[in-house]
Amino acid sequence: MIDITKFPTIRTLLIFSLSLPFFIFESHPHCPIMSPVPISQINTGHIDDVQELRKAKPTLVPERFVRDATERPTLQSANRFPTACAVLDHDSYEVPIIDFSKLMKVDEDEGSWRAEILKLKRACQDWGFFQVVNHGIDLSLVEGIEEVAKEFFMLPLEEKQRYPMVAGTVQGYGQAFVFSEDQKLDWCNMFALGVEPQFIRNPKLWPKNPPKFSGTVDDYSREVRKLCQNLLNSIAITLGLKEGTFNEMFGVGVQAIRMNYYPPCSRPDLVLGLSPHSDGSALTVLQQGKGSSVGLQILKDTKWVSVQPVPNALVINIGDTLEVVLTNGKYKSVEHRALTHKEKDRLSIVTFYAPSYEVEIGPLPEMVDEINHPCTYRRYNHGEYSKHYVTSKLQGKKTLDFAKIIN
Ligand SMILES: O=C(O)CCC(=O)C(=O)O
Repeated sequence: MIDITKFPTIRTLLIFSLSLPFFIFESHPHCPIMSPVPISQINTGHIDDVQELRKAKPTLVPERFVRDATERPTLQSANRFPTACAVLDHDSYEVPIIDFSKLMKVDEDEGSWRAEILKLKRACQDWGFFQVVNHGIDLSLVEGIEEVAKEFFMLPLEEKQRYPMVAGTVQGYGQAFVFSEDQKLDWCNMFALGVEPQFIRNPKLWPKNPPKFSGTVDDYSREVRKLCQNLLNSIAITLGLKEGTFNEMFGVGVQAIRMNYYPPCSRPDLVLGLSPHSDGSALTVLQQGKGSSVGLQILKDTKWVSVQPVPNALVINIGDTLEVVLTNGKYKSVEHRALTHKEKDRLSIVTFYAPSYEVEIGPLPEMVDEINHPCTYRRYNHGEYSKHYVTSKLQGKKTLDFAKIIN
């Protein structure tokens, strides 16, 4: 295994991705797959800042944001009902709710632990998404991160632009995953940071304002990291694996945070807040802002289903790495997207947790049997997938073709 911290050239960060916390590093003889993206060749054209656009011309939706008819959302949901109200013809679909505190109490109450593990297994198998309640993260931190995120997005544009997301990169303030002039844009402003391990941080992008921003991100991320590691232990158990399987394999996991702010949009029927995608992470933890519009939708049985916010719950989804690759497709990495709202804004705070870059991954032998579950994914280096992910636009589950074995 390469200890990446020992190679200063590898450490030089060029790009950081956040639907999966990936970086692309300078080319290095020990790590040839991590060659740099030719940023100079990326021509994104002009990208409007959607908050500024909304302020200046509240009813204008520039053509670049208008989706093709096939991509437009069917709006019967949050936009008809201004508060959290369910949706579409899939009203009855509800993302499973897992009580995390029960997962942590195997010794005290084995019966309810077993029942919760079973629920978790079904959630991973049938949904790829679930909400966790009683997750153990202090309410003051959950509220605190929302507060600093909102304060940041409300700063004047010039202040936010001191931390620019350079074209082709996904760290800083701006819009990620834009690679060409004619690519449609999302109705969203993003601010993203690499958090762990320390060497992936770009200190120039950590804002001084609001003053509590950096400390809150650190405190929150530490707690979310523990949550991810504990959930990975429980998920390993649901697969009949040793509890520590994933955490041992992942090494020092890579963690990133992305804050998404979606201002209201006069034509939510024409735009998307965030394009459909699956996450390249192992696990993603998503906090829906209190009072935000209902905007997260997941693709369930070919229909888009809204995730109704549950007070103080966190939304968890399994990313490509865990569900599709390590479990050989048994658990699903599910496509999701975000919608906008005519009158209300939306804030989401998303943490991506993934294996260390140098780890080689592929379906676990326990998940493969030649007759019923032949191996459908190849082995690859996680850093290699990172590079692939960050150099692709968000496009459903397309990035996973990278790992598929085509017969
Ligand atoms: O805002 C949301 O709920 C969706 C966020 C998301 O999917 C992402 O940041 O990858």
